[in-house]
Amino acid sequence: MKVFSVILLLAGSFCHTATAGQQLAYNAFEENSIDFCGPECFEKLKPLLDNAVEMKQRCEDFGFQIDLLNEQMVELRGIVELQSKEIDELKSNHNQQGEESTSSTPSISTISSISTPPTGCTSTEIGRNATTLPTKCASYEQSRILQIQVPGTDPFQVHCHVEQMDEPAWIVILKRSGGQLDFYRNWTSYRNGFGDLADDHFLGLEKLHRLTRSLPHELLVKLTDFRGNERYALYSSLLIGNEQEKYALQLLGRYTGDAGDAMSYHLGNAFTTYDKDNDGWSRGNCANYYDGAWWYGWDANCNPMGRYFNGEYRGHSGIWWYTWKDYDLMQSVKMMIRPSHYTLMQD
Ligand SMILES: [Ca+2]
Repeated sequence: MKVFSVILLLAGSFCHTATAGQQLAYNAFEENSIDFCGPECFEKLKPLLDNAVEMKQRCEDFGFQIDLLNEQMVELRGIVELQSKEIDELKSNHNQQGEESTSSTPSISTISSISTPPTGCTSTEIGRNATTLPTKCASYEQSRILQIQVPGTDPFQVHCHVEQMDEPAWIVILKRSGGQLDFYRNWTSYRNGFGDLADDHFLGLEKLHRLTRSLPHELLVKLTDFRGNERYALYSSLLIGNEQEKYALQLLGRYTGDAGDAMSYHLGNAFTTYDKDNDGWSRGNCANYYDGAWWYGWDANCNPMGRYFNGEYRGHSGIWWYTWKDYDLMQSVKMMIRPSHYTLMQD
Protein backbone atom coordinates (compact mmCIF):
# COMPACT_ATOMS: atom_id res chain seq x y z
CA MET A 1 0.00 0.00 0.00
CA LYS A 2 2.85 2.35 0.81
CA VAL A 3 4.31 1.59 -2.60
CA PHE A 4 1.13 2.64 -4.43
CA SER A 5 0.99 5.82 -2.37
CA VAL A 6 4.52 6.65 -3.46
CA ILE A 7 3.69 6.04 -7.14
CA LEU A 8 0.64 8.28 -6.87
CA LEU A 9 2.86 10.99 -5.41
CA LEU A 10 5.32 10.54 -8.27
CA ALA A 11 2.53 10.71 -10.86
CA GLY A 12 1.42 13.99 -9.36
CA SER A 13 4.86 15.49 -9.83
CA PHE A 14 5.38 14.79 -13.55
CA CYS A 15 5.06 18.26 -14.97
CA HIS A 16 5.83 20.51 -12.08
CA THR A 17 8.48 20.74 -9.43
CA ALA A 18 8.10 18.02 -6.84
CA THR A 19 7.28 19.10 -3.30
CA ALA A 20 9.65 18.28 -0.49
CA GLY A 21 7.22 15.56 0.66
CA GLN A 22 7.13 14.02 -2.80
CA GLN A 23 10.89 14.06 -3.02
CA LEU A 24 11.17 12.36 0.36
CA ALA A 25 8.65 9.76 -0.73
CA TYR A 26 10.58 9.19 -3.94
CA ASN A 27 13.81 8.70 -2.01
CA ALA A 28 12.06 6.35 0.39
CA PHE A 29 10.78 4.34 -2.52
CA GLU A 30 14.24 4.05 -4.05
CA GLU A 31 15.83 3.00 -0.79
CA ASN A 32 13.14 0.85 0.77
CA SER A 33 10.93 -0.42 -2.03
CA ILE A 34 12.18 -3.97 -1.72
CA ASP A 35 11.37 -3.91 1.98
CA PHE A 36 7.86 -2.63 1.21
CA CYS A 37 6.75 -5.40 -1.11
CA GLY A 38 9.55 -7.87 -1.68
CA PRO A 39 11.74 -8.52 -4.72
CA GLU A 40 8.94 -9.93 -6.95
CA CYS A 41 6.66 -7.02 -6.28
CA PHE A 42 9.50 -4.55 -6.89
CA GLU A 43 10.39 -6.30 -10.15
CA LYS A 44 6.82 -5.76 -11.40
CA LEU A 45 6.64 -2.15 -10.25
CA LYS A 46 10.08 -1.11 -11.49
CA PRO A 47 9.01 -0.62 -15.17
CA LEU A 48 6.21 1.62 -13.95
CA LEU A 49 8.66 3.69 -11.95
CA ASP A 50 11.09 3.86 -14.88
CA ASN A 51 8.27 5.00 -17.11
CA ALA A 52 7.30 7.66 -14.58
CA VAL A 53 10.85 9.01 -14.48
CA GLU A 54 11.04 9.04 -18.29
CA MET A 55 7.74 10.92 -18.55
CA LYS A 56 8.97 13.48 -16.06
CA GLN A 57 12.14 13.99 -18.12
CA ARG A 58 10.07 14.45 -21.28
CA CYS A 59 7.92 17.04 -19.56
CA GLU A 60 11.02 18.96 -18.51
CA ASP A 61 12.41 18.83 -22.08
CA PHE A 62 9.08 20.01 -23.42
CA GLY A 63 9.06 22.91 -20.95
CA PHE A 64 12.56 23.90 -22.09
CA GLN A 65 11.45 23.97 -25.72
CA ILE A 66 8.42 26.10 -24.83
CA ASP A 67 10.70 28.60 -23.07
CA LEU A 68 12.92 28.84 -26.15
CA LEU A 69 9.92 29.29 -28.44
CA ASN A 70 8.63 32.05 -26.16
CA GLU A 71 12.01 33.78 -26.45
CA GLN A 72 11.85 33.49 -30.22
CA MET A 73 8.32 34.91 -30.20
CA VAL A 74 9.50 37.97 -28.28
CA GLU A 75 12.31 38.47 -30.78
CA LEU A 76 9.93 38.06 -33.71
CA ARG A 77 7.65 40.71 -32.24
CA GLY A 78 10.66 43.04 -32.12
CA ILE A 79 11.41 42.26 -35.77
CA VAL A 80 7.82 42.97 -36.79
CA GLU A 81 7.85 46.30 -34.94
CA LEU A 82 11.14 47.24 -36.61
CA GLN A 83 9.85 46.37 -40.05
CA SER A 84 6.58 48.24 -39.44
CA LYS A 85 8.63 51.29 -38.59
CA GLU A 86 10.65 50.94 -41.78
CA ILE A 87 7.45 50.60 -43.83
CA ASP A 88 6.06 53.79 -42.24
CA GLU A 89 9.28 55.62 -43.09
CA LEU A 90 9.14 54.37 -46.68
CA LYS A 91 5.52 55.51 -46.98
CA SER A 92 6.45 58.89 -45.57
CA ASN A 93 9.34 59.27 -48.04
CA HIS A 94 7.13 58.18 -50.91
CA ASN A 95 4.42 60.73 -50.01
CA GLN A 96 7.06 63.44 -49.68
CA GLN A 97 8.44 62.60 -53.12
CA GLY A 98 4.91 62.69 -54.55
CA GLU A 99 4.29 66.16 -53.11
CA GLU A 100 7.60 67.44 -54.49
CA SER A 101 6.86 66.05 -57.95
CA THR A 102 3.46 67.76 -58.16
CA SER A 103 4.73 71.11 -56.85
CA SER A 104 7.10 71.70 -59.77
CA THR A 105 7.35 70.82 -63.42
CA PRO A 106 9.24 67.57 -63.53
CA SER A 107 12.05 66.90 -65.93
CA ILE A 108 12.09 63.69 -67.98
CA SER A 109 14.81 62.18 -65.78
CA THR A 110 12.81 62.88 -62.59
CA ILE A 111 9.71 61.21 -64.02
CA SER A 112 11.82 58.22 -64.98
CA SER A 113 13.31 57.76 -61.49
CA ILE A 114 9.94 58.04 -59.77
CA SER A 115 8.10 55.68 -62.07
CA THR A 116 10.76 52.96 -62.05
CA PRO A 117 9.14 49.92 -60.42
CA PRO A 118 10.91 47.80 -57.80
CA THR A 119 13.32 45.43 -59.48
CA GLY A 120 13.31 42.50 -57.06
CA CYS A 121 15.95 40.91 -54.87
CA THR A 122 18.96 40.08 -56.98
CA SER A 123 22.27 40.42 -55.21
CA THR A 124 23.38 43.43 -57.26
CA GLU A 125 20.15 45.35 -56.95
CA ILE A 126 19.62 44.78 -53.26
CA GLY A 127 23.09 46.11 -52.52
CA ARG A 128 21.75 49.63 -53.22
CA ASN A 129 18.76 49.31 -50.92
CA ALA A 130 19.12 47.26 -47.76
CA THR A 131 15.38 47.37 -47.01
CA THR A 132 14.68 44.98 -49.91
CA LEU A 133 17.13 42.29 -48.82
CA PRO A 134 15.61 38.85 -48.33
CA THR A 135 16.03 37.10 -44.99
CA LYS A 136 16.24 33.57 -46.43
CA CYS A 137 16.58 31.54 -49.59
CA ALA A 138 13.32 31.27 -51.50
CA SER A 139 12.46 28.69 -54.14
CA TYR A 140 14.71 28.93 -57.13
CA GLU A 141 15.06 26.84 -60.25
CA GLN A 142 18.73 26.28 -59.49
CA SER A 143 21.18 26.77 -56.66
CA ARG A 144 22.81 30.19 -56.42
CA ILE A 145 24.73 32.63 -54.23
CA LEU A 146 22.39 35.18 -52.67
CA GLN A 147 22.85 38.19 -50.41
CA ILE A 148 20.55 38.20 -47.39
CA GLN A 149 20.17 40.11 -44.16
CA VAL A 150 18.89 39.10 -40.75
CA PRO A 151 18.37 41.37 -37.72
CA GLY A 152 21.48 42.40 -35.84
CA THR A 153 24.05 41.89 -38.57
CA ASP A 154 25.30 43.35 -41.84
CA PRO A 155 24.16 41.80 -45.11
CA PHE A 156 26.05 38.66 -46.06
CA GLN A 157 26.10 36.11 -48.85
CA VAL A 158 24.90 32.52 -48.60
CA HIS A 159 24.80 29.54 -50.89
CA CYS A 160 21.15 28.68 -51.58
CA HIS A 161 20.85 25.02 -52.49
CA VAL A 162 17.79 23.52 -54.15
CA GLU A 163 17.14 19.94 -53.05
CA GLN A 164 13.76 19.63 -54.73
CA MET A 165 12.29 21.96 -57.31
CA ASP A 166 8.94 22.36 -55.56
CA GLU A 167 10.39 23.10 -52.12
CA PRO A 168 12.06 26.17 -50.59
CA ALA A 169 15.84 26.21 -50.99
CA TRP A 170 18.29 25.56 -48.16
CA ILE A 171 21.15 27.72 -46.87
CA VAL A 172 24.34 25.65 -46.93
CA ILE A 173 26.11 26.12 -43.58
CA LEU A 174 28.81 23.45 -44.04
CA LYS A 175 30.14 21.73 -47.15
CA ARG A 176 32.93 19.12 -47.23
CA SER A 177 33.71 17.49 -50.54
CA GLY A 178 37.52 17.40 -50.69
CA GLY A 179 40.70 18.00 -48.76
CA GLN A 180 41.78 21.32 -50.26
CA LEU A 181 40.34 23.47 -47.48
CA ASP A 182 41.76 23.11 -43.96
CA PHE A 183 39.04 22.86 -41.29
CA TYR A 184 41.44 22.68 -38.33
CA ARG A 185 40.97 26.35 -37.46
CA ASN A 186 40.71 28.65 -34.47
CA TRP A 187 37.72 30.21 -32.73
CA THR A 188 37.80 33.47 -34.71
CA SER A 189 37.79 31.58 -37.97
CA TYR A 190 34.78 29.49 -36.95
CA ARG A 191 32.98 32.54 -35.58
CA ASN A 192 33.37 34.45 -38.85
CA GLY A 193 33.19 31.55 -41.31
CA PHE A 194 35.66 30.57 -44.04
CA GLY A 195 36.04 28.99 -47.47
CA ASP A 196 34.39 29.58 -50.82
CA LEU A 197 30.58 29.67 -50.83
CA ALA A 198 30.58 27.98 -54.22
CA ASP A 199 32.79 25.17 -52.90
CA ASP A 200 33.78 23.80 -49.47
CA HIS A 201 33.07 26.27 -46.66
CA PHE A 202 31.63 26.94 -43.23
CA LEU A 203 29.16 29.82 -43.01
CA GLY A 204 30.24 30.91 -39.51
CA LEU A 205 28.82 30.57 -36.01
CA GLU A 206 27.76 34.21 -35.67
CA LYS A 207 25.67 34.08 -38.85
CA LEU A 208 24.29 30.73 -37.76
CA HIS A 209 23.27 32.24 -34.44
CA ARG A 210 21.63 35.26 -36.08
CA LEU A 211 19.76 33.14 -38.61
CA THR A 212 18.42 30.60 -36.14
CA ARG A 213 17.43 33.31 -33.65
CA SER A 214 15.59 35.36 -36.28
CA LEU A 215 13.27 32.50 -37.27
CA PRO A 216 12.76 28.87 -36.24
CA HIS A 217 14.92 26.76 -38.56
CA GLU A 218 15.24 23.09 -39.44
CA LEU A 219 18.52 21.30 -40.19
CA LEU A 220 19.32 18.77 -42.91
CA VAL A 221 22.57 16.77 -42.92
CA LYS A 222 23.44 14.87 -46.10
CA LEU A 223 26.22 12.27 -46.05
CA THR A 224 27.96 10.26 -48.77
CA ASP A 225 30.50 7.52 -48.09
CA PHE A 226 33.39 6.50 -50.36
CA ARG A 227 31.25 3.82 -52.02
CA GLY A 228 28.73 6.41 -53.11
CA ASN A 229 26.05 5.45 -50.57
CA GLU A 230 23.96 8.37 -49.37
CA ARG A 231 22.15 8.93 -46.09
CA TYR A 232 20.51 11.87 -44.36
CA ALA A 233 19.53 13.18 -40.94
CA LEU A 234 16.78 15.78 -40.62
CA TYR A 235 16.17 17.76 -37.42
CA SER A 236 12.96 19.74 -37.02
CA SER A 237 14.65 22.59 -35.10
CA LEU A 238 18.01 24.26 -34.81
CA LEU A 239 18.95 27.02 -32.43
CA ILE A 240 22.51 28.24 -31.84
CA GLY A 241 23.34 30.50 -28.89
CA ASN A 242 25.36 33.72 -29.11
CA GLU A 243 29.09 34.12 -28.51
CA GLN A 244 28.58 34.73 -24.77
CA GLU A 245 26.79 31.39 -24.73
CA LYS A 246 29.76 29.91 -26.63
CA TYR A 247 27.51 29.31 -29.62
CA ALA A 248 25.90 26.40 -27.79
CA LEU A 249 23.74 23.90 -29.66
CA GLN A 250 20.53 24.84 -27.84
CA LEU A 251 17.83 23.10 -29.84
CA LEU A 252 17.65 20.23 -32.34
CA GLY A 253 14.02 19.13 -32.32
CA ARG A 254 12.82 15.84 -33.66
CA TYR A 255 15.09 13.56 -35.70
CA THR A 256 14.03 11.71 -38.85
CA GLY A 257 16.23 10.08 -41.48
CA ASP A 258 18.28 7.00 -42.29
CA ALA A 259 21.75 8.02 -41.08
CA GLY A 260 20.93 7.68 -37.41
CA ASP A 261 20.64 10.40 -34.81
CA ALA A 262 24.29 11.20 -34.15
CA MET A 263 23.73 14.84 -33.18
CA SER A 264 21.37 14.60 -30.21
CA TYR A 265 24.31 13.46 -28.11
CA HIS A 266 25.77 16.96 -28.66
CA LEU A 267 22.62 18.88 -27.72
CA GLY A 268 23.31 21.53 -25.10
CA ASN A 269 27.07 21.56 -25.68
CA ALA A 270 29.12 24.69 -26.33
CA PHE A 271 31.26 24.91 -29.47
CA THR A 272 34.93 23.96 -29.15
CA THR A 273 37.96 24.78 -31.29
CA TYR A 274 41.61 23.95 -30.66
CA ASP A 275 42.12 27.34 -29.00
CA LYS A 276 38.77 27.42 -27.08
CA ASP A 277 38.22 24.32 -24.99
CA ASN A 278 34.53 24.40 -24.08
CA ASP A 279 33.97 20.64 -24.11
CA GLY A 280 33.12 18.30 -21.25
CA TRP A 281 36.41 16.41 -21.31
CA SER A 282 38.45 17.59 -18.36
CA ARG A 283 41.70 15.92 -19.39
CA GLY A 284 42.09 17.46 -22.81
CA ASN A 285 40.53 19.26 -25.77
CA CYS A 286 38.30 17.18 -28.08
CA ALA A 287 39.13 19.54 -30.98
CA ASN A 288 42.75 18.41 -30.72
CA TYR A 289 41.84 14.77 -30.25
CA TYR A 290 39.40 14.67 -33.18
CA ASP A 291 41.35 17.11 -35.37
CA GLY A 292 38.35 19.33 -35.89
CA ALA A 293 35.88 21.64 -34.19
CA TRP A 294 32.36 20.83 -33.02
CA TRP A 295 29.84 20.88 -30.20
CA TYR A 296 31.91 18.27 -28.39
CA GLY A 297 30.82 16.93 -25.01
CA TRP A 298 32.85 14.49 -23.02
CA ASP A 299 33.19 12.63 -26.31
CA ALA A 300 31.83 12.82 -29.87
CA ASN A 301 29.21 10.93 -31.85
CA CYS A 302 30.01 12.54 -35.22
CA ASN A 303 32.82 14.68 -36.59
CA PRO A 304 31.75 16.62 -39.71
CA MET A 305 34.52 19.20 -39.26
CA GLY A 306 37.29 16.64 -38.83
CA ARG A 307 40.28 16.20 -41.12
CA TYR A 308 39.52 15.15 -44.70
CA PHE A 309 41.06 11.82 -45.76
CA ASN A 310 40.64 10.11 -49.11
CA GLY A 311 39.14 6.91 -47.78
CA GLU A 312 42.41 5.25 -46.75
CA TYR A 313 42.20 6.07 -43.07
CA ARG A 314 39.80 4.87 -40.40
CA GLY A 315 39.99 6.60 -37.04
CA HIS A 316 38.74 9.36 -34.84
CA SER A 317 40.48 12.20 -36.74
CA GLY A 318 38.43 11.84 -39.92
CA ILE A 319 34.95 12.87 -40.98
CA TRP A 320 32.52 10.25 -39.64
CA TRP A 321 28.94 9.72 -38.49
CA TYR A 322 28.99 7.04 -35.85
CA THR A 323 25.30 6.05 -35.95
CA TRP A 324 25.59 5.15 -39.63
CA LYS A 325 29.08 3.77 -40.21
CA ASP A 326 31.04 3.93 -36.99
CA TYR A 327 34.41 5.59 -37.85
CA ASP A 328 34.20 4.91 -41.59
CA LEU A 329 35.13 8.01 -43.53
CA MET A 330 32.67 10.19 -45.39
CA GLN A 331 33.40 11.36 -48.90
CA SER A 332 31.13 14.38 -48.52
CA VAL A 333 29.03 16.13 -45.91
CA LYS A 334 26.57 18.92 -46.42
CA MET A 335 24.69 20.66 -43.60
CA MET A 336 21.84 22.98 -44.57
CA ILE A 337 19.15 25.02 -42.83
CA ARG A 338 15.92 26.76 -43.78
CA PRO A 339 12.97 28.30 -41.92
CA SER A 340 10.83 25.53 -40.48
CA HIS A 341 7.48 27.00 -41.46
CA TYR A 342 7.42 24.88 -44.56
CA THR A 343 7.78 21.71 -42.54
CA LEU A 344 5.20 22.87 -40.03
CA MET A 345 2.74 23.41 -42.84
CA GLN A 346 3.35 19.89 -44.10
CA ASP A 347 2.70 18.26 -40.70
CA1 LIG B 1 38.32 19.91 -22.21
